[in-house]
Amino acid sequence: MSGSDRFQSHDYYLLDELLDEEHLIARDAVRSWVTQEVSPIIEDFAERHACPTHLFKALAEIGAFGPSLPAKYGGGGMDEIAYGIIMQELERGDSGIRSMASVQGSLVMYPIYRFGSEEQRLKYLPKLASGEFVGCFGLTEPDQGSDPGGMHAHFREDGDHVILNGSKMWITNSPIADVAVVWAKNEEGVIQGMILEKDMPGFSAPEIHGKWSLRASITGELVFEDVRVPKANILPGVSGLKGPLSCLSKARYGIAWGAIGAAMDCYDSALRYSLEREQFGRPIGGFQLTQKKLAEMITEITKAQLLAWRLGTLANDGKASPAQISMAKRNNVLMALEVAREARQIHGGMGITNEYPIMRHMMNLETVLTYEGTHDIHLLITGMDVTGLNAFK
Ligand code: TGC
Ligand code: FAD
Repeated sequence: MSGSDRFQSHDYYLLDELLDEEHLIARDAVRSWVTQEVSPIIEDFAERHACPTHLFKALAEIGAFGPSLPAKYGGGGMDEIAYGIIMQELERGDSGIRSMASVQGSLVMYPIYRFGSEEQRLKYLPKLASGEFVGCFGLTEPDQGSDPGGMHAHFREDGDHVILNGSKMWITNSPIADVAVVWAKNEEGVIQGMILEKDMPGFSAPEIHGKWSLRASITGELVFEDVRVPKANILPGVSGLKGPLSCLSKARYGIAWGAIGAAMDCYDSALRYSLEREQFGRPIGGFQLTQKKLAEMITEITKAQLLAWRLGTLANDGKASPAQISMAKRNNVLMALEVAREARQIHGGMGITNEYPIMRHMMNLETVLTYEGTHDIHLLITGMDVTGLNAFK
């Protein structure tokens, strides 16, 4: 932001007492990294619609890529709460920065770790973990967004290679990616994952321009024109839609935590502004209508924190269901968007400027509400879980 980052955390229900030493150390390290490295530059990058690619290596150094993946494969070897709280701190800086970490750790390293061969793990994970390689995840297509099971990308066998055709749309980091985890159908129509490298002939990744949201994150397409991919690059450990959806569960979990960070930043800014800004001879924080906004904001943030924390304990025990993750992603992202909108009102006209982080967070959260499953898709997942009736089919 143009002004200095004066963020102060607000822990209304003393949730820090639920965290252990490792969580607090990770949280504080990422928080101060964001204050020093992200806050001073992020408004400028967002305004220029440019991605701060120089942060990739630094994100690797602070352990933002795969915090809960095993250390043997370049992950942080920490638990799911540590992973969540790191995402919270990154998104306090910017949703696009958290996206960098989500995609690299949960959508690229995780499938290679979980579904890859040992050879694939050893070849790709150290370079991804160190930030030497940037990865991207290709599931969405121009005509298949919420319904990825109907994807058109397909491949056929050709000796020890497969020939891949089709395209992917809205792919975070694709124009700068060294490797892409791509999901496509085989000749039997079964979805499989494979690892593409940027130099493979017939493979291109044009950038998508003109986004008013997530402007400090780079987004593109993936285009496959008879790309010859070695069979050795196919992920052997999974087939079917549950492969990519399992990765999404991991990333959606991180977003459930991440969105809280954006909300905390907006609330903190609004609280401070309400105490400093005077109208009618007194701080606007003294007016009941401002207090209603602030009280509701901190109430909703606290509820979201409790939801994320409990989800984290379930995830640590291997018990967090996809539907529970959907509920938290859906609730916490809308909560953050509504907090951003209220914070914008409290800042009055100043709320639309880059002196404050509010509009940037608000615009970012419009994407977060849509990617990794839209708000309504997550509602239908909850609906299916509680009724046993599938509204998709
Ligand atoms: P359905 O028949 O329900 O399921 C197919 C198979 O998948 C299993 N499954 C899951 N497994 C793990 N985790 C989950 N979350 C799972 N959800 C379902 C399911 O049990 C089944 O397994 P099996 O063994 O019986 O085959 O599939 P469907 O075709 O009816 O679709 C269901 C639906 C609509 C919920 C799903 O397709 C969906 O979630 N759609 C939303 C698509 C989406 O989220 N796309 C995100 C793209 S990636 C992205 O946005 C990255 S943003 C990156 C950044 O942060 O910058
Ligand atoms: P659609 O699926 O066309 O949905 C349009 C509307 O219809 C939505 O409101 C939706 O809720 C509604 N709708 C659809 N089906 C139903 C239904 N059954 N019932 C009720 N309503 C329904 N994808 C990747 O694979 N990798 C990435 O890295 C990635 N990064 C992204 C980055 C950005 C900036 C953005 C914007 C998107 C990204 N995505 C990525 C894609 C994202 O996951 C999709 O945009 C999202 O899943 C929705 O798909 P869609 O945009 O095609 O919308």
